[in-house]
Amino acid sequence: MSAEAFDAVIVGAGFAGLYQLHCLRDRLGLSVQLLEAADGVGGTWYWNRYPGARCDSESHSYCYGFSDALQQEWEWSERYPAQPEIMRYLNHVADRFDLRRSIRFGARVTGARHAGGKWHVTTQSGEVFTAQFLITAVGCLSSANVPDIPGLADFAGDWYHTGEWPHDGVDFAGKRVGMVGTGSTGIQAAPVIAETAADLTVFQRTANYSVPARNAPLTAEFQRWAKQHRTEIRRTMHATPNGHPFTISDRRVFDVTPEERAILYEAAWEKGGLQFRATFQDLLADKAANDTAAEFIRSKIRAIVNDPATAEALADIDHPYAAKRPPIDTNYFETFNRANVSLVNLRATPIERILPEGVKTTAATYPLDIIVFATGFDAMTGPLLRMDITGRDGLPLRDAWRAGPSTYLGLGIPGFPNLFTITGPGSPSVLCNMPVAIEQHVEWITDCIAHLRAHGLSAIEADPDAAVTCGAHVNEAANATLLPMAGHSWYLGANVPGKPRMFMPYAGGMARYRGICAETAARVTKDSG
Ligand code: NA7
Repeated sequence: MSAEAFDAVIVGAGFAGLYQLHCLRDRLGLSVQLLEAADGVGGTWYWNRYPGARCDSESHSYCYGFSDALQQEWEWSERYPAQPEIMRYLNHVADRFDLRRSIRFGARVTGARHAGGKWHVTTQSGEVFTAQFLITAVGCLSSANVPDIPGLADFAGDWYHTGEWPHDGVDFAGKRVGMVGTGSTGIQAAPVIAETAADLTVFQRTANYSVPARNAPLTAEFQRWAKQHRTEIRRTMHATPNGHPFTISDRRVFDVTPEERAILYEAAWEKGGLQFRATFQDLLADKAANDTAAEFIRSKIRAIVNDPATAEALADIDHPYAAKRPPIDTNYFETFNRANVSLVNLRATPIERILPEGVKTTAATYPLDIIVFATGFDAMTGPLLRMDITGRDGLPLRDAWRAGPSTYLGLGIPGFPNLFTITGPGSPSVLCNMPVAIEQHVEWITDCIAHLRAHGLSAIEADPDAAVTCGAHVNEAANATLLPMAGHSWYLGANVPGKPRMFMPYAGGMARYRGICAETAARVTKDSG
């Protein structure tokens, strides 16, 4: 089959791919082909259609900032956007910027090989596209992790992973449902599933903190305010470590009395959302400080959940607050007060196997009609490795990353010329409000490609020594926080058996990272300009 030739191929039509396409095609005038496995735009939101799917970033910050007109015309309806609303937004963006004509849907990339100074990108159906530049916009959480539990193939009912949810939905009415996993996804899904299922059994391996989201419709007054103040809001988002529209307090936990602390935590709990973390500046740096937040949340769990044994199992949390991605919820702990909901503590009674009729733990068999796996993703590296990328001199990415991902700034990989990885491992990505991290990467890549073309340079490639230094800095940044203390988190790759343990996202903060990238660009420009 003959290959179609482009200046650039982009993989993935989520937030990252759509904006990258707009920048390269409409700003730089490149010929660009975007390849997308799904039948529509949306990326992670295309696949994650599970009950209760909603973003944890506030809607006025979970959107593009590059177009004033887009920001002015789009109206978010709730404090946190639900999956269907995000899909409407991204479809609107695709139409507004006439992006669809450069997107090939239903085109899953199965291979990308660098040879003869070009990338040769192959799709599942055997089509081949060549390009000077290859940009992966495949997301960090897009490779579903279905646990390898013995007997799953024999289950007589239906089972689903939340990250690959059927597009026509799942009817839980009258069904006995089991849900495995209590991360952000399970915590969102359980209350909604419980509303229609005959009964819901939640299988919990690691108990988790959660803070109320306090989701609500946005008032016309707030919508007006957010539009009028979009410049200041974005300035705040760019100045904070995590890209959210709120600042982290400069107060430390032990600067205040226990009584003052209780009042501050109570106010943060009432306000709800991810900014609970921002109540004090040292919550993620000092274990004793963190313990006070952890204990506050545990006391809330015990107060909300009526059955003492269930409350104890839910509050028996083994890691610091926010060392794993902190969920926010709508009635998660309250759901365990429903007569049709029960909790199985897998730490006390692990799953032995799945039987045709349900889940068997070491203590009992739970008859089920449906199993929902809210078991997360092969995060960050999974979506890249499953594409079978081969770099210079036939080097497979799988071999280059055998001991864990090695990148320069999460943007480039030694041995892989002209490959750019949007929100790749080593960049803030999942530790940041994603659209902020994405826009910064897309703009950096666009400027870089513009520079190469303006100066007649054919290729750019990460320097191996720089990648080693960068990896050491990623480690150092993580070790300055409590994040590595959650030994089982997907930040470390610990949720996927056999995956190398390495802290993958950059924990030094988005604002600092933005500065490092700008310095790198200035150096490259000076050296090559
Ligand atoms: P997460 O945060 O990885 O959570 C997955 C959950 O599934 C977590 O509670 C896991 O327990 C549990 N899990 C995984 N494998 C198993 C097996 N084999 N048995 C029992 N329980 C298991 O994924 P989410 O989808 O909730 O969230 C991902 C991100 O999406 C989130 O952080 C936001 O950024 C958006 P464990 O903790 O590993 O013991």
